[in-house]
Amino acid sequence: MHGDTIVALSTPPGSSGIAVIRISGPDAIGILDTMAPGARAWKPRTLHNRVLRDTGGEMLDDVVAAVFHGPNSYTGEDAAEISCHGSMQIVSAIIEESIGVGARLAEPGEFTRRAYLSGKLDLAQAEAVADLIASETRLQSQVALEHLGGGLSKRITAIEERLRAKLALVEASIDFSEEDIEAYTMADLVAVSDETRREISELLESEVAGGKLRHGMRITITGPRNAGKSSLYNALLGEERAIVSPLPGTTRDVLRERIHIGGFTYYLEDTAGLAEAGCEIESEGMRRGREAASAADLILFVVDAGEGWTCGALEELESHADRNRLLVVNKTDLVPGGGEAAAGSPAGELRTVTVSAVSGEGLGRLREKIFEFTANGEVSGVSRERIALNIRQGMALRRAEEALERLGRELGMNSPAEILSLEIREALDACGEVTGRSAAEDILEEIFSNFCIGK
Ligand SMILES: Nc1nc2c(ncn2[C@@H]2O[C@H](COP(=O)(O)OP(=O)(O)OP(=O)(O)O)[C@@H](O)[C@H]2O)c(=O)[nH]1
Ligand SMILES: [Mg+2]
Repeated sequence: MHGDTIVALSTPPGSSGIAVIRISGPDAIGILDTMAPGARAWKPRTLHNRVLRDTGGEMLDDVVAAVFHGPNSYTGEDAAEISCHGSMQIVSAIIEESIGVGARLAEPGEFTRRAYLSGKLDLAQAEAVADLIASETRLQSQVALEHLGGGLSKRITAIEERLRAKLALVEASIDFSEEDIEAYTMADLVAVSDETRREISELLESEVAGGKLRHGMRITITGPRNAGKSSLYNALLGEERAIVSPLPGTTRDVLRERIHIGGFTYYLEDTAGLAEAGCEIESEGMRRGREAASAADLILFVVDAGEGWTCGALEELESHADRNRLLVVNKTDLVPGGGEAAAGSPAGELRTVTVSAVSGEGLGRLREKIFEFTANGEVSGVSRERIALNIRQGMALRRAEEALERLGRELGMNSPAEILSLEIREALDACGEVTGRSAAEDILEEIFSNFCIGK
């Protein structure tokens, strides 16, 4: 239980059919009772259709509401949920009335933070709530749901239990000052340490995919002027987002939009065409384009199938040799035989896709190639178990892995039980950071402050 009672709108602000307001804390039900007399006596977790009134007796709204008695609520505390008409005027009036009779406006993520502090969720599950809310593709929500259901937590808890059992044996040998840890205990410890390390490194393999899945990947379209970059950008987005024209130098700024391929999110960028700079605006546009490309997870270098390779274009392509690159030969509809000139260019060893941004020919193949290039290696690992670590979880498990590596070395050197116990404790501590058993306050602060208000 936490001292005060919090209130917030849990649905997005703006006009809607219904808006949901949540109240949680020791006075939650009492506060609803002041607006809907009798609420204290309601059967919990049951919907009631009532008129809410303010303290002056004025009608606030006709609503559907329910009360929850802790610990049987999302936060684990007493709570109330009000579904009112989705007008911001009504929402504000109900929230103000709640504050007037003792509630306080909730901080971002405070409901979930309270759920965590009451033991309703562990930290990995609380993070999954944020992932679930942010999910845009089915794969993202499937992974978040697996984590929320305890998929990751169970794996970590099993590792912890195994390590804790061994720690007890090792520490017993210190306490009872036996001359040595018995030989069979030693052999067993080596086996458990190896197995645990294997399991942790298996989990760590999903971290790369987790990063890509949560944060998306950046694809930058670049190449010579007029090659059809903006046309390709629009075709991949499925809308006329960028200006297209037969005049070279049409695009000046970097444009960025989200697309989804195979369950992953991509930030697709269109940039200014590359050429000899004419004016200041053009050179600034190209500078921005090059900067975007130098940070891309994948560069789509677009060339016109009908044009040969100018040496400037080749230099530009080579200046990004450290990036993943796909050569896209565009306007194949204009070139019978499909742009062999460009495909057989000095950049021939690059993977090449021929497309027509105008007819749509080859776009499916391009999407497949993008996916293969950026996510295919990862997706199989993620989709098997639907587990994908985030950066924080990865850091903690790497610390556990390192402690187990040291433990392995100490075991090999027949080190004293005190040292072995230190490493096992370190590994346990690191695992505990994933589920929150041993997470510091600043970690909690960072996680929950990234939530929205009302969750
Ligand atoms: N036939 C044909 N024309 C295309 C194709 N893609 C683009 N174009 C045309 O080529 C011209 C230039 O297209 P844009 O998409 O503006 O080219 P860009 O590379 O963005 O040009 P800049 O922004 O100036 O660098 C326009 O007239 C397009 O209609 C294509 O696949 N086939
Ligand atoms: Mg353009």
